[in-house]
Amino acid sequence: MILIVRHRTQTPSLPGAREIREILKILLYNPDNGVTRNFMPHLWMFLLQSLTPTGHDVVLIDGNAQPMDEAGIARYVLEQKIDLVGIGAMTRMIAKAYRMADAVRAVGIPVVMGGPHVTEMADEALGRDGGPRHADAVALGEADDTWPRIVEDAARGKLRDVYAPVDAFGQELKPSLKQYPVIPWDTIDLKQFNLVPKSAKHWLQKIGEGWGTFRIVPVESGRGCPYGCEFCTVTGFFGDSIRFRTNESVVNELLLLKARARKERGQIAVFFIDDNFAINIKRTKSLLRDIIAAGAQVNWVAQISANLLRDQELVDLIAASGGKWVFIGMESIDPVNLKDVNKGFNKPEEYAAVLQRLAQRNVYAITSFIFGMDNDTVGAAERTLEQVRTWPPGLPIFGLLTPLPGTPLLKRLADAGRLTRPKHWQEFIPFAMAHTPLKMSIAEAHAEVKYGWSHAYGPEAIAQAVDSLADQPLGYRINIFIARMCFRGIYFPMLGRFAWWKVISENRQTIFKLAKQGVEAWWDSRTKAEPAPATSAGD
Ligand code: B12
Ligand code: SF4
Repeated sequence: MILIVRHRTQTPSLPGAREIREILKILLYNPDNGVTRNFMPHLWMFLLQSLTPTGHDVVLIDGNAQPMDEAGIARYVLEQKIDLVGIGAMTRMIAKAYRMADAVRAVGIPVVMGGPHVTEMADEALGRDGGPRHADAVALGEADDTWPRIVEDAARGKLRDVYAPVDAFGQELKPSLKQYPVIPWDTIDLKQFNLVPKSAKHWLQKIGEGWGTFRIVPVESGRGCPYGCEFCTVTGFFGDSIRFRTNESVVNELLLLKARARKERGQIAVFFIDDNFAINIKRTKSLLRDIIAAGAQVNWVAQISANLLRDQELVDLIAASGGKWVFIGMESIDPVNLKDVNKGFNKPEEYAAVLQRLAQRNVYAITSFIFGMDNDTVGAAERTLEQVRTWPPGLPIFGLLTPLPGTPLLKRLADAGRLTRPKHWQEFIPFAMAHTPLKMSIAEAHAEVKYGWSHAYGPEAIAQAVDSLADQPLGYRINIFIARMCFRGIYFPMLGRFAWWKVISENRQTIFKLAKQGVEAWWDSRTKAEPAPATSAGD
């Protein structure tokens, strides 16, 4: 094993310690999802970077923004003299994560893995289940408190296999979030996360307040969700005790982001990644009021369950504080399905009213649906789309019921012998079932998802969504058009230039229409701004 020793220093975090440690150069890496470029970086990297004991050097690579293969990462870690690699991944990226970890370990550099998948499948990552070992160490659960320890152990060359967030008595410890670190958004290198193409940056900087950069940044205001939906890992992972950052800490983070965008003549939007941003309505309202009072409004997106959006005042505050899109896990329009997956608190009969309430305040919804549930039959996608077409325009997304490690769903299906690919993540296939639904075949479930995406994101559906906002300012129509183009990429691979040209060509009529309206609006604003010609007294 190659050990790269560079600098040596006293350990500052251990008062009085005489131990010698290395100063590490650490790479935090998140694998690409293999389908599309992510619109947003992953928060864990920035958080762990901020929690790294001082003195160490941390670099971040998000594979979605900087694609890399196994040979590429091996070369990179050697060239950059990286001493420790931290890899985080969801289940769907875990096979790639393991391959990248193997490549790093093969050149003698230790790998620590963390995140929701390895928390549930630590033995798999450590090669204790009969398979190959991929990680030198695994961080279980929330690593806010264990990460500094991991780094110090690695610096002393004494990495342990497993790091669990527990107290001296073995009781699980959850970070309270009251002492949340300041993520230095004003200085972090965010070049890889700019969504504005390099070629357009220069002239876009000059438009209005500036569009030279556009970034969607993840911010968390709290963790935990008590609802325990059967397919979801969140209640198991973050627990049912909900913890919040202070309003002040969130507001300061928004102000920092806003200042950065202003400085570089760009735009910033925030994704509040809390699983249920309004889980405690009173606290959410107080946060939104503080955001407004501090002038910290940025355009934001958040996940909020439909039942919490009954509150008019909350919806008013969402709009006033910069909320533009709300992600709603509708899952199904069938109450039987919802009850089956322990999500009976979703009431399909109120979906339309919830969406209208949002749209009246110019807030639109990303509505997420799952097919392949036990009460689904052929035609589920069209039945869902029939409803969607009657709602204000939004961004419907469609997935398949997937038994993820650590979920009650996985256990139920395994106990019933219904899993067809028990370790589906080891050979990840996008949009593929791992069990047979009760009332249709796997192939039929796949066809439902395809139908949903093709019909919600075909040129006609996109044109209809744009036209339905005809009474709104042009910006809203452009916004929904661009958002639909991007969301289309969740299902239809959009990685190459050719894929983009094809979709632009398919939607050329809508593009021409929007361009024409843009020119007309520009011309109107110019002619209205010009002073009326002077008339002679005799006229
Ligand atoms: C934001 C988000 C997304 C974003 C993308 C991710 C991004 N760019 O941030 C979007 C909206 C695109 C998304 C999509 C999906 N998501 Co998502 N997403 C989340 C969400 C809400 C927040 C993630 C986050 O930042 N959390 C906060 C950070 C601080 O927590 P964390 O990432 O877990 O990190 C902590 C620890 O895990 C650990 N850690 C993490 N990585 C590492 C690495 C090392 C080295 C170490 C030491 C520690 C460590 O330390 C961190 C601090 O404590 C989570 C739920 C949640 N609350 O986490 C779901 C979640 C991650 N998503 C999930 C899923 C299933 C999906 C989808 C597959 C859904 C679907 N059916 O389409 C898609 C696929 C994405 C894709 N194509 O790439 C699951 C993953 C479960 C699993 N076992 O993989 C989660 C947990 C939600 C759930 N319902 O169960 N998602
Ligand atoms: S409401 Fe959302 S985050 Fe909470 S358990 Fe259900 S799916 Fe998971």
